[in-house]
Amino acid sequence: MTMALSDFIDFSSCPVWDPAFTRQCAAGLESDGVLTLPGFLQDDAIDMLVAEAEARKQDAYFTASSHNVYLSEPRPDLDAEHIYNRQITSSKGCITTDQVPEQSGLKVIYSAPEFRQFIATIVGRPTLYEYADPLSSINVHYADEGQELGWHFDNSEFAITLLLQAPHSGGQFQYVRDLRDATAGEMNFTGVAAVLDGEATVEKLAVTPGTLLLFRGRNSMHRVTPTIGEKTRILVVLAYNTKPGIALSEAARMTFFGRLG
Ligand SMILES: O=C(O)CCC(=O)C(=O)O
Ligand SMILES: [Fe+2]
Repeated sequence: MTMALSDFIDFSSCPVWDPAFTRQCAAGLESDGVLTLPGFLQDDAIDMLVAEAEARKQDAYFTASSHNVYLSEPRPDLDAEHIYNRQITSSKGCITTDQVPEQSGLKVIYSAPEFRQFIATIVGRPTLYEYADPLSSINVHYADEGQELGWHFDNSEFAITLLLQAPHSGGQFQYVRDLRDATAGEMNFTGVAAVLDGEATVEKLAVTPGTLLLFRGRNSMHRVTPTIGEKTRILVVLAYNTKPGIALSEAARMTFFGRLG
């Protein structure tokens, strides 16, 4: 049986085909730097997607890595203590697009023209494209007890996440809006240091399963706090490009997935 978008998305709270709703979402992203749509997924769709994700967890690539907040190589011309070179740890597991079942609701949602146009309009782009490599478009992230995602800026302009399962405690998404200006090459070392040293105010989001979150992570530094308790945090990242034919860099694929294809 082929499933449709209406089998997964709750159109009564999120009518993605409605121009007025889409405009309201775009205005929300503009004013808050992040758009949260609680109840985006139907309850039975969440159950189905959690079961699917749990079945594939054994194939996930788990890593603990150390990185700076810019997700770039250390600069030898700066001290090891410099904020640019400050190392942060992240640990989580993930499965890739090719490991998501073909009939999965995640692929239905990701590929649906209505959904893609909804997101494109919100982020102010005419069209969006999938990644050219077979790994990077849809990822399911697993964070077991103690695993976390450290402070970082994304390489991509924006990201879409769907929380499938929240841990008993922890696993909280935190961010500081517009902390740097990547286009202008402004890194804001002082502002970044204040956040890492716990001296800045950070926004904290309480996200429930089934929520869609859209945020501009290139300039807004963010993290996910460690999972507390034995229930795994399960989260989907839907990634699009603003140009066709773009693959995630080989270095990034090796870091995140442990393979190229
Ligand atoms: O797990 C999350 O909520 C955020 C994921 C994230 O920031 C990333 O994959 O870059
Ligand atoms: Fe991120």
